[in-house]
Amino acid sequence: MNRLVVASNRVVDPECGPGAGGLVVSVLEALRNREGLWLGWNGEIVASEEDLSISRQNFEGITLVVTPLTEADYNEYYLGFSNSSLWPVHHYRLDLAKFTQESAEGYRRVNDRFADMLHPLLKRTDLIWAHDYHLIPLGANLRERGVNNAIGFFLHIPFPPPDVLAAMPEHGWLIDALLQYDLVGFQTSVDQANFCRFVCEFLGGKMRSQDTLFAAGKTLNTGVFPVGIDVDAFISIATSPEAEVRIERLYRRGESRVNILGVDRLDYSKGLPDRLRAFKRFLELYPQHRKAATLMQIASPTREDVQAYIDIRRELEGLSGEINGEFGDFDWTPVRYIHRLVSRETLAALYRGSQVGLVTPLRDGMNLVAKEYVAAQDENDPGVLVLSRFAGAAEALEEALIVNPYDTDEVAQAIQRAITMSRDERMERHQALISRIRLGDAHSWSKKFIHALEACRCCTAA
Ligand code: ADQ
Repeated sequence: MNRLVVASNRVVDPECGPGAGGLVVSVLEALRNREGLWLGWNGEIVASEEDLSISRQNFEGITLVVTPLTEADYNEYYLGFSNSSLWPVHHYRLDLAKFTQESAEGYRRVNDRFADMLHPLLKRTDLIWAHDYHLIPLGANLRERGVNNAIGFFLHIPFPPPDVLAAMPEHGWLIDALLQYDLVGFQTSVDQANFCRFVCEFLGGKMRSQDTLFAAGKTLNTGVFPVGIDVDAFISIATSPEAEVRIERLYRRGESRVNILGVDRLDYSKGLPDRLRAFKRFLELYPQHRKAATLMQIASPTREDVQAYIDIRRELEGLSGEINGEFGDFDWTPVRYIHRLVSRETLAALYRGSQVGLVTPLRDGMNLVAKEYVAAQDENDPGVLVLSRFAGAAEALEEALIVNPYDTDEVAQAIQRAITMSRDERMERHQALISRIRLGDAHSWSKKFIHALEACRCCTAA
């Protein structure tokens, strides 16, 4: 079996372990099976390039190779090009995207450095798997260094329509870089189609089959690999005796009889202000639920040095204050807004204790919260998932109540429908949803990608 080499912006934290997060668990499992190597940033920042070092660490049989970033790298590669240019463009938000020459150079510099670090560690037969928008050029950088191994890339975030991408100043070389991979994987068929359309319409590429493109003199394989969660691990956290105690503590002693839950990184792509407005509309349309229904919104801090994230936080705090001011009473707080990271155990209890899981991003690659919410439910009395049609998860999770997150009336009506749904219908929907998330869990995700990557080279050799 060939060794697997993974490169991603961050690697698993050896101090905290994998947790139950889908991505880390599945990547870790695939690496363990192949005595793998994982390269990335260790989360530390140093003053200048002279302070950079590479360290190796063994974690559960796999080798972690990590490096810090310099302050300039952090500002230009991470906050700059990755999170202020690529992230907004890929989430269809050209209005929030910022482009500077320095950030593009910082992005190229860090990707070059990662390739320099990785190149001497590679064996001829290694399978190489690069992850996400931070590392788009890594494969091309390795090719420039003479690496002829099978190299795959998986994009965790959406791929925008051709005209949106074309507005981004640096898009040309990024697409050329993607063409250097053997396999490029996407979360949904919409993302895959957007990419293929770009290559065909702007670069004269030709589709050879549904998943195969011919462009720039070479064949590129693409595929749809929806990310999943470790379903059994999540169920076991949600059904443990400790979870029962937690639910009691978090909810039952509370004032609310209907718990509606949102869990997200505090990111503008997650549609939090629209969600709060929809909840407000729900209280206006269905006054019978006043004093009974509470929206608990857990929003973990993220990228707090980027202005757009400072703005969204302010907007959200303003909105929740406004709703509480208008509707709240001495014995009822309509919106409970919690701005912090919470443990997997608490999350699982929150999911299980809520009647409605409100997952309404404006655009999302997949959205693992939707799958975690389903996994955590009591199968005999499950809650209802209200899911944005613009989350990648909606492509498979048909039995959720699918909504347009921009339409506050529609979301308000879906909340009402969820709350009043019969137990039989809830159980039926839940059964279908849990089968779907089992079918596409974290383990099958990494297995399918790696098999497809291996197959690329088998076909070429034949
Ligand atoms: P994210 O944008 O981070 O991931 P998501 O898929 O929802 O979004 O994953 C978030 C993870 O963080 C979940 O496991 C969730 O439980 C956890 N989380 C969120 N808020 C938390 C909080 N307050 N405390 C603790 N944990 C919290 C990116 C893409 C997604 C894609 C994933 C995986 O943007 O579209 O689904 O990668 O590919």
